[in-house]
Amino acid sequence: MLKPRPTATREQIRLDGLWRFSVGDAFDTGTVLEAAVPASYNDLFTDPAIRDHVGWAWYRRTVRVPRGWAGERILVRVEAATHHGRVYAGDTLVAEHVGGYTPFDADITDLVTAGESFVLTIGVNNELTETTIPPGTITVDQAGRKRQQYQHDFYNYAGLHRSVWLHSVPQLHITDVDVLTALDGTINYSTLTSAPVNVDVRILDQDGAVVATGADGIAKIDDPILWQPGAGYLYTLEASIDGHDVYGQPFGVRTVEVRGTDFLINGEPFYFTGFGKHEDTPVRGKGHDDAYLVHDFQLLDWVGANSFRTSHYPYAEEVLDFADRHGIVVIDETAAVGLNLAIVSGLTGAPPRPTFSPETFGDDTRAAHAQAITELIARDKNHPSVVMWSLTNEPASNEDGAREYFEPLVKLARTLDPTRPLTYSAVMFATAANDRIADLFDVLSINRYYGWYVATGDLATAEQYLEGDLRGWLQRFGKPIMMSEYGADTQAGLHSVWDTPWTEEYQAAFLAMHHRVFDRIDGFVGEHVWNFADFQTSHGIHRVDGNKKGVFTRDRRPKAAAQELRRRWRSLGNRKPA
Ligand code: GCB
Repeated sequence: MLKPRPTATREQIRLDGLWRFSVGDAFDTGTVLEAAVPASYNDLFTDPAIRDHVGWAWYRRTVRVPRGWAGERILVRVEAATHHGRVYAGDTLVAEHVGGYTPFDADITDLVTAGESFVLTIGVNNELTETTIPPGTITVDQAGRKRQQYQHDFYNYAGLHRSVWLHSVPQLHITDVDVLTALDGTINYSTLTSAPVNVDVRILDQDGAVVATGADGIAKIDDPILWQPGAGYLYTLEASIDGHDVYGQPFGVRTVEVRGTDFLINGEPFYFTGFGKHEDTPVRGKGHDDAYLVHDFQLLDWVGANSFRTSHYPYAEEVLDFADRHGIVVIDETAAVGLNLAIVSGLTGAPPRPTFSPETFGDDTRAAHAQAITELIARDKNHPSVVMWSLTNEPASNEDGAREYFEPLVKLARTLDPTRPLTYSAVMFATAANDRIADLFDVLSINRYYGWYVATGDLATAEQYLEGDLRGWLQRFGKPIMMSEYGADTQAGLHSVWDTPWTEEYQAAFLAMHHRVFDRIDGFVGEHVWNFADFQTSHGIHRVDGNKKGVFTRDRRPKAAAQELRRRWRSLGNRKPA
């Protein structure tokens, strides 16, 4: 899906700012407030009934269509309506989309007039069920209020989390561009158009100079400047339909490959250092914020991180664009987090239910998951920063039905993108002995909390458990292995001379212990600490105003562990420790 971009034939207006807002079954049934876009609505207001609302919320504003757009196709791009969006022009429902982290368009051409204004309403529903991605359950309490439960450890923020655009495209237009690169500068591309027509292709360098011309889906750049970790050089593929449309798609020349137990970028072994992150800030919730975007990337650079995982959902496109420009490596994850009912029974003591069954996560969940994979790859396939797809976080990959559930999804992802390796992050209960799906994937990404949830406060025991566990995976599967989560909750400002959980010293010692283990294991390709920053979660006795495993606080101040990471990562660069 092409991102709206201003070109000689396309225009766009960002509709961010204050919109009228209400919660309830329809816009007019609730009290009308004003809400910021982009932002989650939950933390904007003091009323708990809004924060904990389960169901529809409504955003409305008047929009004027530029008079110069007569004869063009006119669309509304919603970058993220979490989790289910409906777009109305006046009273007419124009588009509906389920999936809170991927964009969709509403074509309003036939309902609006250039030069005139119309009322744009966007409904957003935050309900998660057993057939949504991520999944959840709705119950109704004795007072008749809907309650949302879910298996994931971050607050179920909702709203218009990213920009909304009014944009125009010509009647005859380019609808998709796909770019594949080789290190010698050969570009294999394909384009789709709204009607059969010839498409001209030129490749421009970063200064706008034409460096190649395409024919029959191939172009060749002589002596290409590679996109590299730490140095994100971008070319633009300019596709045009003579006299009608022109669209510029940025891309980088780079390759990604798994060979033996190595993860190769441009043929060189790459060692991941960095974090699992979240889109999460005070007040804005999951709303995209360019100031935090810039600052977070500054902190990644400061701490020496070369990569991150978009745990646990696709992030705003601005984030990937920034990573492309600055050479930060990304593992791009779907929103399939919480496909694991054992976690629920572990936390609540409720009798375990099978995760994969027609009554729990069955064909309909898998169809939603397939849609999530399809939309992720459609949106992000041309980002050079994205080197791997993560299809899910912590599924019950040890349970009956896991293989049947995942095999078709892996096949789908490989059909949609034959070039990028696939991974998923394995939960603690899924061990090298009982996991049923790891052989379907290319890289073993392991989430473990030895020294935290297991062997709490006992780093010596934790070290033994960790090493045995990781070596077990390597031995059975013989694939590159990385740690996709390891972390300890830490209250900033709490100190101790002993190995006391929750202190800053403990977090630093906990990470140092992991690094000793990683450095002893051949075939180890990376370390992503959980988490970059503290983040908000749902209530519960396991969390004190959110998850505190951040190396930075929620307002991005470093805890002591940041220094431990900085020392290590800045000396490693992109290479495995010798
Ligand atoms: C996990 C999850 C992550 C949680 C983390 C924790 O395994 O993947 O979403 O936040 O553990 O802190 O418990």
